[in-house]
This record gives sequence, C-alpha cells and structure tokens, in this order.
Amino acid sequence: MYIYKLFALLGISSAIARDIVFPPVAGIQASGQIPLGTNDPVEIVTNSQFSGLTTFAHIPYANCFADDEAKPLTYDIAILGAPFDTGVTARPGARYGPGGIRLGSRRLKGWNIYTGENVFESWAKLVDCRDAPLTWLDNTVALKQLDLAHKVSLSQLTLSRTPRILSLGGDHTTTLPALRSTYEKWGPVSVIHFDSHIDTWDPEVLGGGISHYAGVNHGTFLHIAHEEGLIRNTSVHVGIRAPVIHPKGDLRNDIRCGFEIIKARDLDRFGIDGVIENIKSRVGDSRVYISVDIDVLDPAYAPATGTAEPGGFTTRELLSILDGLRGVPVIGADVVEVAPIYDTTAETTTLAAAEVAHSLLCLMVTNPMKDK
Ligand SMILES: [Mn+2]
Repeated sequence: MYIYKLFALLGISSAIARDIVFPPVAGIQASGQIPLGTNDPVEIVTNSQFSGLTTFAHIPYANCFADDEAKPLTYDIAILGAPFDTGVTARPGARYGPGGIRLGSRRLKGWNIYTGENVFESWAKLVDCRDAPLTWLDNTVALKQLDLAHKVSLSQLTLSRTPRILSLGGDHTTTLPALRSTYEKWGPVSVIHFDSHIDTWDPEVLGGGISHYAGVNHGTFLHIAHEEGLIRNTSVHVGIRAPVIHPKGDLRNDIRCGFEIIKARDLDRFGIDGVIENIKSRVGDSRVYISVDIDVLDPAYAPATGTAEPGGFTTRELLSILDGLRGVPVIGADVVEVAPIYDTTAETTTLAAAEVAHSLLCLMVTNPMKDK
C-alpha cells in the first residue's frame, strides 16, 4: 500500500520537474526590459529604478556638510533631509520621513505628462545632501544643527551661485531653520503654506506656558518666523480646516503674522484655477517659499502624518494646484510631517510626498533664479 503511494508521488514529481533552459544571453538589460541582441554585452553600469543606494529619485549623493568634501561641489538645487520630530503635539515619527520619501521617490523619472518637462535632465544640477545630523535629545541643539546644515549647504560654491534647497521633513518645526537660511540669502519671503493647521500659534499659547524652549514647536514656527522678520505680510495658508484654540485671538494673530487663509472647502467654491489665482495674487511678484505639510491631504491620501485632519485635498488636487504655480519665483521649499510608520503597506503617503517634492522641484527648475 505505502509503496504504491511512494511510486505515485515519484511519478507526479518526475512529471512536473523539468530543466529550465536559458537563452544564450540574459534576456534583459540592467537598465530596462529591452531584449538584448545576440552580440550585445550584458552591462551593470546604467542604473535601474531599484539599484544603488537610495537617494531622492536616484540623483547623485553629495556630502554637503563636510568642508573638504563639499568645497569642490557645484550644484543648483540640493535635497536636504531633516530627521526631527520632537516638536510635535500629536503622533511622533516624522524623523523617519526623509528616508520614507526617498523610498517613495524610487520611480520618479522621465517627462511630466502635464508639463512636458524632465527635471532630471534639465539645466539644473541636483544633488541629495543626505540628512542633517541632528541630536534627538535636545530640540534647541537639534534646531541649531539644522540652522548650520542649511547655511553650509546654501553657501557651497555652485554652478548658478544661487543654490536652492528642497528639504524633506521632519516635523514642521524644521521649516524655521529653512526660512532663516533663505532670509540670509534672499531677505524676507512670502510663504505659501499648505497645511490643515495655521501653525502661527503664539508660543505662549502652545507650549511656552511650560518652558521657553517648548514654545518652539510645529504649531508655532510661523509665529516665530514672523517675529524674526523672516517672512512678508503677503503670505498665505492653503487647505486650512483644523480648529483653532482661541476663536478670535488666534485668527487675529494669524493676520498679524502676515497670512491670509484659503480653507480646504474653498476649493469647492473657487475650483483649482480659483485657488491658484488667489495664491498668485496674494504673493504678487515677491520671492516665495513653499512649505507643504502632508496633512493638507485628506487622511485617505496621506494617513502617515502626525496630526491628521479629515476633509482635506486629494493628491491630484494638491498636485494640480502646485503645478499651477509655475512662474512663481520659488527660492526654497519643503515637504514635512511625513511619518512612515503610520503608512499603508502600499506606501500611500510616501508616494504622494515624493510626487509633491517632484512638483516643487519642477517649480524651481522652470524658474531659474538670478543672483540677488
Ligand atoms: Mn504643519
């Protein structure tokens, strides 16, 4: 009985086992899916979307912080990660944001189907400066380190002498060092602030009642930027929908800090073109810093963030608004509050954040800056 079963098993396995015969050369090139001809060599020099170490969209890595390595560098736009999340009021985790956004950017390439541009093959030399080394135990020291990282990255000798930085957060506090560095180079700027929260809270209202340094956080950095004179009174929030702490005081203070508000549901009233027009007329021809808190998106499109608020934009709506800002002189930008540990296994948020960063790069590349 058992012997028959054994034969039966052997019979089945011999029926399905077969040799795999490979063609005389490998069927694909390392760089893609094009069959090789019989005389073509196999090559492993050209990068594929999955090869190499992970920089943003596979652009070259540069150590922008070490003087001896950075001095000979020339670049026009640098990616700078800011792994800092100890200034949050809700879920932490955005210190992993820069790495997450880089992973989400692996397939970024080619010509944009809407704008017809390819930022990776343009006049602009792009580098990824990696993440700034920030201590995770002392916010004051970490933010000073980030101040220095921005300053050093911006001061390197460059092709255009007008280097710009696109930073990957990190919680929203990391925008403050970015604005300090743009102020040194360009003076005060209008901020186009995509967010569900106003982030102009008075440090006395949010955190400052506990200790002085606790007042510097992801809900107060725009108030502090205003106090330091870094931003113009022609700034604008886009996508606001979270409640305020004091109904009159917070909004009065927001206006004092230089902001107008375009609420999330204003998109339904004005449409994409209306929102773009409102933003453009608000900032006029002033130089602009664009900060995108990924929580401007609805949690359906960006669940992996610290303070998610229902009722936000879709990814398509946000990208359409960003691409509609072509021509605005963007001197710096960021994507912040990406906390990959809350993401879906399909990388919903980091894919969206990478595409947002791509659109911000497009805005920078399509509008080369002249020396100040
Ligand atoms: Mn924010």
